[in-house]
Amino acid sequence: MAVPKAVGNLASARAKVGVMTGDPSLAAVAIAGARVLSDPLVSAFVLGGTNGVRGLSGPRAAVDQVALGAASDFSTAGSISNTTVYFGIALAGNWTTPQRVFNSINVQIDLNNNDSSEFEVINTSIEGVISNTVSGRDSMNDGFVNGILNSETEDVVEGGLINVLPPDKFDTALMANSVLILPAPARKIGLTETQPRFRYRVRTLVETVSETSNWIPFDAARPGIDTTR
Ligand SMILES: [Ca+2]
Ligand SMILES: [Ca+2]
Repeated sequence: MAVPKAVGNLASARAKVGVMTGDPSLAAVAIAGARVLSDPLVSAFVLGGTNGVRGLSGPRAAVDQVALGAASDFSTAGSISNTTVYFGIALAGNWTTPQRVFNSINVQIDLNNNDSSEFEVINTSIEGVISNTVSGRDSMNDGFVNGILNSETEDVVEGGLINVLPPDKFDTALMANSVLILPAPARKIGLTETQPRFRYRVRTLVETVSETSNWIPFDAARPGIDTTR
């Protein structure tokens, strides 16, 4: 799954890319389409699943999941304690702003296969993390970070910048977009050197409409592809 910036009409030129046998193997993914900006940003994820388009209109279309994926930088990090897991989420419609009070995006982490989450990686803002009230209208500010919510204690810690890259260096087009990346340090979602595997599912909520994906398995120590080198 490739997630280009929305300003433009770029897409992967091929649905499949061949790689040499052996581990590791490098693969080049050709990008085709009209390039509006001089510095389009693209990342690739291990496709976890695709999800039908429901044809919702207006802001509700931003609840409609289309493609979900995950990635890990384990091969460069060297250990799970230094690894970051990245979740890529593509929705059918644009949000105006990815503020949680308008668009709630939650990656639920299940560490023990019991169909309930131990942690959730959620979109919020830095004020939400500081005040520990991630969903309140009063906790919104323009420091767009994701929070990592402990499902048991409901405490939240910062997980990193939404879309990873600092906005003073890169324009990741946070507003009026339908794709985003939520990073999460592996150790903050309960992963260890002996347990790098987990399941995740994505729950989106806009107004009164929600959508929940199937559970998707992922191994942070063996992600399949690595786009961080
Ligand atoms: Ca959908
Ligand atoms: Ca669980």
